[in-house]
Amino acid sequence: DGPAAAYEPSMTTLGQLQVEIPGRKEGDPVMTADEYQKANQIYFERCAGCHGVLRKGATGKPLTTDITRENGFEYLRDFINYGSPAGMPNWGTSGDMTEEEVHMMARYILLDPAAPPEFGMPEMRESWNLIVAPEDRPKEKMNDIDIDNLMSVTLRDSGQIALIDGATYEIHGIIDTGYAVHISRISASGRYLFVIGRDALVNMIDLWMETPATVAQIKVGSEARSIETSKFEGYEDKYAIAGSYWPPQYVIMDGDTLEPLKIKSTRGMIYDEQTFHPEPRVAAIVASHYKPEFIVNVKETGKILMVDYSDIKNLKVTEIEAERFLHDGGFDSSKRYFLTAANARGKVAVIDTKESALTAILETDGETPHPGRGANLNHPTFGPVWATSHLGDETVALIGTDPEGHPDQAWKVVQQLYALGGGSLFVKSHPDSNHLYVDAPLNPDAETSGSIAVFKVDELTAEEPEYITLPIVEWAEIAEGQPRVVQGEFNKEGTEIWFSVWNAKDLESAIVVVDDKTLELKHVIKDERLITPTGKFNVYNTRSDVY
Ligand code: DHE
Repeated sequence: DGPAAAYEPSMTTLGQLQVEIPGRKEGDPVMTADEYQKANQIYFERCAGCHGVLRKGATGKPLTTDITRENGFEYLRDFINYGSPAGMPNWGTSGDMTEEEVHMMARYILLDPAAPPEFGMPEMRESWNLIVAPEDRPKEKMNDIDIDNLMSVTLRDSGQIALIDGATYEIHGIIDTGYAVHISRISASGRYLFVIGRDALVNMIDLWMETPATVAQIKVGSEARSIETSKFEGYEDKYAIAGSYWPPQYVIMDGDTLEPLKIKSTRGMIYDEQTFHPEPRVAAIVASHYKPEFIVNVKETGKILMVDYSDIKNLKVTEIEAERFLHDGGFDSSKRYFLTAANARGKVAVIDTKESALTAILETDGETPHPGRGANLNHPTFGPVWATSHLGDETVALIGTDPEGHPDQAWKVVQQLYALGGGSLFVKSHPDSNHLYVDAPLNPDAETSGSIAVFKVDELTAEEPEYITLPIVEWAEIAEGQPRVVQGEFNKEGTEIWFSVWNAKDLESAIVVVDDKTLELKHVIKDERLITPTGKFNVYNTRSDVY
């Protein structure tokens, strides 16, 4: 009556949905149903983002059983435990997973993945909760918060966001959200804040209320990462759109209520091979400033969809062939061009949002570009450039973005910088700043993942520009754990940049504020409610695409 006997196919959960455990095959490792359920939950929370629900791979390598069984249990266990410099986190040695969990996950990925169910209009409508109807909301702003300088901060492991004042550092409120909120986006007017959890729960928060609170909620699937709102003139605050990883689809919703209006599946053919992909996940979504269009990045099929929201009953979608494994990206400083990283292909695709067409695809000369929204700099030699760092190495690519003023440099890597090390996720600058900030949160070395590299823009003329290291974790005076420093975000004025000091859930975390002119420590925000802070989104910079 050992564990093998205890393993029986039964129902488990993926996010909050019931899925069936696939049957055990000859030679499969032994897992109890309870272990499978736990492992499935951990896989959903920690692994599916990179490797996919069906484990077909994207940012992370494919983990289908033909591959995992070839690698074998010990290899997998060690890989999960120690991570790799190419971006796989060191789940065991960082303390994020216990030894038993590492062991369990290695056995779990030797088994076939569980396929979760679909999520269509009946499920969405069922989950939709209009908490405060538009007519019952305030007619004017009811608080004295400087909304444009508010920071929405993801509290990853507590399933919340914190609203922190960009000037006084006061926490105006903590709001319950979905699991591990991924990003915050703001309506064009600046009134509504939208956040989306990894469990695909969307919260719409009214910042005009005396105490900002959620006025509508909806679940758009079982796994998601992206949300955006309509920004084109005449459509301000009219629509919201959310993209999901599972099921692979996006949904357009009413911008006042989150009522789901139109769901579009992204399943279909890979752009080049034209073979079917069952799980083309929706990655970054941005709203065009030139047209009533959402720009939807579909990861596995390598397509960028220009979704025209001017008539959603007769939806027009322009499908642009780009490159596989599209992940994240942002606008150039003119906001006409959108640059998006096809990370596992080492490329960046450039879309002209005025023409709804592909402008260029270029190699970034580094391993696995990961820009976040990127950073726009005015380079002393090459004019306007957009920067991305890399997950897999220490390089930062500066790409020319000025086809009129600097045609020879446009859409080419004009300079490569060398920052702290591999494991970088985000770069940041501001139109008024002379600095480019580069993090390295996934670097296995604690000192590296606890620091930020800063390049001076006016010194980029040097052959090999040097960086200054900011010891952010040291400044935060956090003794316990191996906190990672992640994602810089500027205040509205562009005078201060905030970094998250992201520690384990049960340990102290912090936000470190740096003076952009002097690069000196300005302030450390600590509060017992700040559990695992990661992404930070300044209302003004986010709604206006300033980065
Ligand atoms: Fe992110 C942006 C997906 C892991 C923090 N992340 C994005 C976007 C996508 C994405 C598609 C772009 C959204 C957009 O612009 O519409 N992220 C994924 C994953 O699939 C991945 C690799 C694995 C996972 O399991 O989710 C992943 N991301 C992380 C983290 O572990 C991070 C560091 C911490 C956290 O909070 O979970 C993290 N991702 C962020 C942040 C942004 C982001 C802060 C927004 C950056 C910005 O400046 O816009």
